[in-house]
Amino acid sequence: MLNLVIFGPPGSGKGTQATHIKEKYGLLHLSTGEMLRHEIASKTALGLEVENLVANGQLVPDELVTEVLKKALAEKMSQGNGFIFDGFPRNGDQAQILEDALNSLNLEINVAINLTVSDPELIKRILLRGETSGRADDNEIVIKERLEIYRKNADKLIKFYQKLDKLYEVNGEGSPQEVFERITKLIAKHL
Ligand code: B4P
Repeated sequence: MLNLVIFGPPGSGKGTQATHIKEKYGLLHLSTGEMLRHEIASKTALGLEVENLVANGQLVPDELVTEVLKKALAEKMSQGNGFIFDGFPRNGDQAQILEDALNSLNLEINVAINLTVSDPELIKRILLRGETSGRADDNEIVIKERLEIYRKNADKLIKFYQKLDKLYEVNGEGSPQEVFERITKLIAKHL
């Protein structure tokens, strides 16, 4: 089993790369952002609770994200060659929650990918995505808020995987294909 975590600032291309990775390695793609947007669109109790937080770029409380993640883990556990976790963990506490949840299933993260992209490039990408996605959180004011929240939390996340000797930084600039090639070279060393 190959279990990967991909993290990085909003707009760094986590979702884009996770989709390619999932296809190439037959992994199950778990995106907490997508799960939350799905809950919001379906107007579930959880969706209604988190709607404003997501629209304003705030993080959703750990207990709620953990709830959607554990539900997905239990449902999909036996379906693929492993998991790619996209957008979770977002802070040190979530990293510990994920580690414990996986360990209880006798699983572990093999590689944690930290995608790095400069702020001006991130803002450009998200504004462009906003033109087509209709996402309520894809505008300049919210992007700056999300970037700030990301920076506040990233340090502990990076340290968590550094300590486990599983952290790999990947340059997220260049075409999606170029970034994907960097990631496949890295994964090849862990297969
Ligand atoms: P996410 O859905 O995770 O969204 P994201 O960080 O904005 O996007 P991502 O990095 O996946 O970028 P993408 O591939 O789309 O989170 C949304 C919200 O959900 C959060 O703000 C928070 O409120 C909540 N949430 C999610 N997880 C949570 C958690 N664990 N705890 C608490 N709250 C949580 O790429 C961006 C754009 O760039 C796309 O348009 C893409 O086409 C383009 N692009 C990608 N790669 C490119 C490249 N190499 N060159 C040029 N453009 C590129």
